[in-house]
Amino acid sequence: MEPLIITVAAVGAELSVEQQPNLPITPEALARDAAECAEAGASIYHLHVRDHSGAPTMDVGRFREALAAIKQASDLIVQFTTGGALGDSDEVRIAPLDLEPEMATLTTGTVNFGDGVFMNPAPLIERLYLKMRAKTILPEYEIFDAAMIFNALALYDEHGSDHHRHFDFVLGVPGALAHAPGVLEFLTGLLPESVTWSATGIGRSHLPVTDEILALGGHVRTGFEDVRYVEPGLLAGSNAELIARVAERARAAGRALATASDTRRRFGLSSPAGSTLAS
Ligand code: KMH
Ligand code: ZN
Repeated sequence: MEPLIITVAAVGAELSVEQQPNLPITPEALARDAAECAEAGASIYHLHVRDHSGAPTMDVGRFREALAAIKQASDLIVQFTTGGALGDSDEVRIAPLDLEPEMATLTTGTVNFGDGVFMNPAPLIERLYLKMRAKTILPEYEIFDAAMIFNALALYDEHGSDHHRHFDFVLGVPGALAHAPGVLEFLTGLLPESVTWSATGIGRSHLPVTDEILALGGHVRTGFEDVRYVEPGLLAGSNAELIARVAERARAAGRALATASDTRRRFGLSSPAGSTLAS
């Protein structure tokens, strides 16, 4: 099986600082977190940012500082969110792409999300996609429901695209696709041979989903955005701790870990411009 690509969803938009006091918020904390995550075996850093009060924001200045700090501290592939927080306008979700991260998420459909709705109408999906491609940002198709797979495949075909396609399945958001026996097989069975895929289970489904991914040959996402507790009542201490837990299970399953360079090669990304670290 392929070396395991671990994505760390390090911050998210839903968790408050009160709920998770270890959330990396400042550029310094993000730099520290990224270095630890790289050391623990991650290769992609899925990035949301927070303002000075810890509230989620899509402020371009905060993304700029965060991107610089993470790149200075690690060679991780930085993947911006374009989902932001529920209710963010199209304009604020699109704006950070001007900073040209290597990757960004693209959710290809609208879905219930807890008590709210994560809005992704077709014109917005297309705008995000075209902006990413104009700036050679690689989209990660962020899939919360099965119809989104078909939308992503159609989008790629309609634009005659030829970039690598990576899908990420997020299972267990209340109101969206849950984890249940056969769900991952069904979803991955809809994908063409040439793509790669990862998945994550939110909350309690995280470890069962992780073990299923390892057996099926997919890749794993973990991090504070997806996991609050490492055991009942015990908060996760750091993103690196969550990655180490996945790495241990990967070793037991006979999967080597991909480095960021391996992942760039696999995804057809070139080496990061201005990288200060050997990769
Ligand atoms: N915060 C969610 C509403 C993404 O990062 O692209 C959307 C989200 C997806 O987290
Ligand atoms: Zn996210």
